[in-house]
Amino acid sequence: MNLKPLSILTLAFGLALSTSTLSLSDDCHRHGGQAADAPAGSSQTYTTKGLVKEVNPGAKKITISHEAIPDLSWPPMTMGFVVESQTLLDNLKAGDKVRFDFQPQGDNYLIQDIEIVQ
Ligand SMILES: [Cu+2]
Repeated sequence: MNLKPLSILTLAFGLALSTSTLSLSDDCHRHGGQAADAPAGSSQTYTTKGLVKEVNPGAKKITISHEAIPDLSWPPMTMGFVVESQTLLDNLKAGDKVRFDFQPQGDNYLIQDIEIVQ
């Protein structure tokens, strides 16, 4: 290797830059920004499938490792959702495969319906 100091610096900077860009793009909370870009009053419902990771009925929350959702430009990822009604979580546990409908709502993603699939 015969790199001049400047080239090495440039290379290191470029690497740092691409690494930070990558870590931003797979941060679930970036979803919030995308929802805010949606037209005001839009209340589209999305349907997807995933694997339940954690259920928290008291907080009306569930963590799901979901499939890619092309309509939202979301890659597959694990993230938290809230549920409209605690009873939706009654028969769910970590490890269940589910199909669910949700709507972006404020800073949250609200599940309206969820069912276990095989
Ligand atoms: Cu996600």
